[in-house]
Amino acid sequence: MAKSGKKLFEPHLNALKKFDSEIYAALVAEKQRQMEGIELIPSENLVSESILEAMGSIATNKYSEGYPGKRYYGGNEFIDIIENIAIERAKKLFSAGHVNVQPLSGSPANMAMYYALMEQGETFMGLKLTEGGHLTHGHPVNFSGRQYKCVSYGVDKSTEMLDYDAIKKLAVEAKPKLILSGYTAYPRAIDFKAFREISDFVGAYCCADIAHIAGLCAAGVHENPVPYFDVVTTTTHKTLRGPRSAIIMCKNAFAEKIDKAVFPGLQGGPHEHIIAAKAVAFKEALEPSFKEYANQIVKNARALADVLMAKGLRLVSGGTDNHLMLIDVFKSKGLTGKQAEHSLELAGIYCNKNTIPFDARTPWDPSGIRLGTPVLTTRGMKESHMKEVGEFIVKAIENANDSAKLAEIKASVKEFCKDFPFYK
Ligand code: DSN
Repeated sequence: MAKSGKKLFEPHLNALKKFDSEIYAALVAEKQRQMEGIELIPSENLVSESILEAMGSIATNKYSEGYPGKRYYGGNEFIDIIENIAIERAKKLFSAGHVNVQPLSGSPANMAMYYALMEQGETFMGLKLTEGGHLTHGHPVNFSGRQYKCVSYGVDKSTEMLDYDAIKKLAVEAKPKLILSGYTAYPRAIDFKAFREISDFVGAYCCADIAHIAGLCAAGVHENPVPYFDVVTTTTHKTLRGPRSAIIMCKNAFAEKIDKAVFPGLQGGPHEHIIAAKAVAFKEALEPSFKEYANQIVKNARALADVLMAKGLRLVSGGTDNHLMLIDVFKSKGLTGKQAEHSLELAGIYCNKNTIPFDARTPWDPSGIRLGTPVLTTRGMKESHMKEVGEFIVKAIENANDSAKLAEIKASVKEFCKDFPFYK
């Protein structure tokens, strides 16, 4: 991936600098924060300059409601080329029968999937938010839990991992129309074949939201459910390392339902500048180097997990198989997730507070934090660097109330990050 940020940032931000110095200054400061800190939020990544250029392109000027060849506006000759390329690349990347590249983000993608496959009030199953699921997987405060009846499954209390027999038993009782797998805070490999088997057993649609692990699935580092699941959604900005957006993949049999659900069911004009950027991201992910990248994400996560566990931190489920891990900071160090997130931020290390399975605390101030390695891997870090990253984390947690010490760590983090420049 090209790393000469100069070409992009200078001409691109020059007009902004002259016209809107406040937004310019905030963007420059944000770029500096991204470059000088250790970014461990597992749902974030750094996009290439090619992707940034596509996102900032004149494709944003165009209305193109409809689909390639069938638009409600004229002048879509070149937009059709862009959208068709994005579709073809995504199909190849995930071995998908059909792909809709128009969803604006993960939540609308999930909404369109449900809208295509269920009537209001019908039952589906998803993992509880507090045990690794997502708001759109049936939480009562979200449309998914309000418009449909969600029977949530959980993880096993002793292993903190999915128990497929228990999920099957629940599915037999609940008779869901749809079973959703794929999670936002589950550090272990998902047995997608087991979900297919359970869905077939109870006659449910077999669906997944692979937002977190999409890059790993595309690279063959995690089982890819797309070829044999009914419908699979994913965001494009996490391990897949594309622009902030989403796609829906499905078997050809569901193509019409999914396309109608996205437009005109839910959305208006697609964001073609972002679709262009998604096409670029898929091209990057089809390159052999992306397999190495995805492999390295997982190796780095394992290395970081080992360092943290060796230093006395309890990891939910005892480790990780993917790009993320959940640390029980409350049990390990007597700190709440909120305190840990704040102290780490003061040390230039970014993560997010997160519930852990069977958390006795609240989501606003839970027992855990969630860490992941996609960004550090994009910056070129390897297993050996995870030792240093782990040491910074533990030092910050152990000095959570010492602001001078945290400032000292932040200075060391900044020095450490200089070896891994990305946007110049
Ligand atoms: N908000 C995302 C995450 O951080 O996992 C999920 O959509």
